[in-house]
Amino acid sequence: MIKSVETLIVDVPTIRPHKLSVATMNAQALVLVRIRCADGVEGWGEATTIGGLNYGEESPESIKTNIDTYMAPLIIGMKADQVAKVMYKLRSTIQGNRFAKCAIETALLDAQGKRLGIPVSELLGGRVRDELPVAWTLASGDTKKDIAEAEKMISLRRHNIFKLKIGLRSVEDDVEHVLAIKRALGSDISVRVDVNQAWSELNAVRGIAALEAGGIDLIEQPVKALHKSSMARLTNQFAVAIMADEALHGPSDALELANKFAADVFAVKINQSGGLFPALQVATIAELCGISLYGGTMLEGAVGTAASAHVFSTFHELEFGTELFGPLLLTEEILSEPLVYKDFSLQVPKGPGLGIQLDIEKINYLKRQQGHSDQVDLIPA
Ligand code: MUC
Ligand code: MG
Repeated sequence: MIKSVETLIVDVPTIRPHKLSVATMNAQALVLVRIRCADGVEGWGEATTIGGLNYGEESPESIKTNIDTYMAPLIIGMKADQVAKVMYKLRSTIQGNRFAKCAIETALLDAQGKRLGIPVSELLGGRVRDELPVAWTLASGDTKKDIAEAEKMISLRRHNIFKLKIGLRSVEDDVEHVLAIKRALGSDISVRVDVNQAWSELNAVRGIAALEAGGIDLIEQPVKALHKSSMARLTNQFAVAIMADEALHGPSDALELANKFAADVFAVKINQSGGLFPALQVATIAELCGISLYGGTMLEGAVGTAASAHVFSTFHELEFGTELFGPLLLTEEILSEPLVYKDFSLQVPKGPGLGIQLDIEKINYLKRQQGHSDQVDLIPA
């Protein structure tokens, strides 16, 4: 039986400012959910977003309030080992709130995996890989600093795929920045861009043509999420892969994008999809329609990253790898044993449930006490 559902916001500074077209992050507000069950088992989930309300329509504070006020009372007392039934109740009663639902589903699956002594990946159909290639995002805003950061990552054998955040400057300045990095890193290193919806279609046509000619491998969400017809025209016009990210809020969007031929690649995100099972549905639609897969992140900490890794480990095809580097962007470790990154990959945890152990003392120390933390930078970039 589900005994309690606890939510906490944990503010952790980033290792450097992370500049996106929609916000500059100096800290990340992790929203953690802890579900305690009557059989003594507990599970953890995470519902982290980016930049307060700058990126998505759920903020850390709204996620916490909505779980505490509406979701927890609905599921407390239900059988904890009937994960599908609990999630059906939540999904059929509560509108929207994909991130909050994802955190609860994660916590229930973590508990169920621990109860049965198997990893979450096996509750999702079974893993086909134990390690996932992991890209790193260069987002300092400075070309020289980005090149130095990339070279360090390559020499540490941590990352050999780089995603660059662009869209804040003019198309010409952004293209110059990206191609300078591509030239410095060479042809063996994959360089991609994420525009985070910043371009008009006309700017996108100019920008993508130059980036494609310069050897860039992937163009993520060049135009507004709502402009699916623009995405379709760009996908049709260019050979370079176009990826849907913000346009992809779960299985219904996946179906619409596939029907409109509006993406070559889907960035699958468990929180954006509304949970682990909806993320699997997104992947299934991609597979059935010949769309390639990429394992995305909302820059979650260790809990959401581990949960995402379990999901992505079940994908048969993962042509563009993943970007599960969230914990590496943070200055504080919240696990007693950190996730293992080596040989350009993240090792998918093998223990029961999510296969991770939270450092409760550290979490209590970092936990937001009340109101809004001044550590969180909500100022649009
Ligand atoms: C996004 O839009 O993809 C993922 C990596 C990163 O640096 O930002 C996120 C969000
Ligand atoms: Mg993106």
